[in-house]
Amino acid sequence: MKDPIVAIATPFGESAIGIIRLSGRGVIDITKKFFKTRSEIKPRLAHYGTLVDESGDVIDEGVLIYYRAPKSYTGEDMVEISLHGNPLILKKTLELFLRAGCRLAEPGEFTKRAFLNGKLDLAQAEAVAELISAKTELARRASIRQLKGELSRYVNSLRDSLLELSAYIEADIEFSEEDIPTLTKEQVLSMIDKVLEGITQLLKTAKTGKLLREGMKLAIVGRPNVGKSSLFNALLKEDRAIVTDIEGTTRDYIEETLNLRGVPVVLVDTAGIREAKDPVERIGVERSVRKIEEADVVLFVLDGSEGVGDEDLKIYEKVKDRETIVVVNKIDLGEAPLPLEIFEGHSIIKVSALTGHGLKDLEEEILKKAGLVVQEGLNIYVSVRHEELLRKSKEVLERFRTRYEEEDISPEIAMLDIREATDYLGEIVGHITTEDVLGSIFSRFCIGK
Ligand SMILES: Nc1nc2c(ncn2[C@@H]2O[C@H](COP(=O)(O)OP(=O)(O)O)[C@@H](O)[C@H]2O)c(=O)[nH]1
Ligand SMILES: [Mg+2]
Repeated sequence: MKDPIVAIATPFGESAIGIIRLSGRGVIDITKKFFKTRSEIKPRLAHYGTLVDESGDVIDEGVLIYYRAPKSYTGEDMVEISLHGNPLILKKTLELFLRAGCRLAEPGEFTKRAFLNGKLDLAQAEAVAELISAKTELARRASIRQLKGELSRYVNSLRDSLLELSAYIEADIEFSEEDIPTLTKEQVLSMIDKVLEGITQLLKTAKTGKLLREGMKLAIVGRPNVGKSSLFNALLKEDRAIVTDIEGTTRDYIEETLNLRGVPVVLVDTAGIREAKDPVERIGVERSVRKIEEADVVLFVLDGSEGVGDEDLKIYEKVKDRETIVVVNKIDLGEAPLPLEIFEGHSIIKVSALTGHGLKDLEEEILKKAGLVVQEGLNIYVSVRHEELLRKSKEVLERFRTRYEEEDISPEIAMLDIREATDYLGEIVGHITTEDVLGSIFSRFCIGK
């Protein structure tokens, strides 16, 4: 068992309950020194008791659960103490255990230990962080499925086919003189094709996977007073941004996450882009320009009752090469003639942020740009890391397939290719990992998880 670690597992702030978590060598003995219960502490039972410090001063009362290795989240001895959710109490308790020889857990270290002890595979461990940060119902459902092992089972079945193929080829090498059953060329090709098909199916989910995990960044852009903040509020369905008829009301960008049929959309209301004299507004404009650069899709807003002016065109120049939706707002006030041919290549949606007219069409268009593909049946959405490994595996298999079909390649060479492709799949579930890969995965977790 590894060295004892401790962390506060609940968010900072006042709450009914706050939890301190410990895992590793000797945590139950350390805890017993400070947590006084009437009966002896037994695994998997809730024990009411009093927490005291070194001098016997009472810190709080609470409930303790001891999970004995290997039947715990990390696979090590673990203790969880539920105390009152006061940051002062939790901090004091944390410091007590640090003085008693525990080390502060790194982000994700509990889950990392769970992975290292074989409690979860790597794809499942990744799903833990994703489940916690899921912003929409669809994202939550995808991550709980991954945590339950759906992605791992799928990848493992592909990997198993390759391992089976390897076994045949290996037998071919070792017993080439003897009369043992080997695969025909057609059989090998058909096995490879099945794996390739499986990989291709998974790769198709990558775009949606990225969407669900990272959301889609949408920046609302346009000159002052065209109704950007009004549109922002209308899409969010709440009065978040301040709306006035005074130009330069929005001085800094505002960001909120919107749930668009399961897709988390990070909506950014920007300051109206113009040559601002006010230094505060100028900084706001600069920050807004940066937000526009980060956006996946730009909503370029016009005042449809006024038409298109030079100021609009100047801003359009900056966004026209981006994925842009032209939003003609204020159509409740009537429509001025618009030179729509200028905006060729971009979709144009007419709305009124005031009355809500056209907002459904706008949402449709945003979803279309997002490219959300919800596949029935296959409820797995791979991440960028998985996608990269799947691509590499596919590349090797395709290269192998072509060569194998066209020429006689030696079984030794075939083995190398198949093994490489197998290893890439293995990296997804963590059969093969490096400290670097683990570091980059678990550093994204919160402390205490
Ligand atoms: N009639 C009408 N007025 C609107 C509409 N959208 C915004 N406005 C008004 O236009 C003014 C500027 O709106 P605001 O959202 O602050 O524009 P921003 O500067 O682009 O953020 C406000 O007085 C809004 O009430 C709309 O669709 N119809
Ligand atoms: Mg505004």
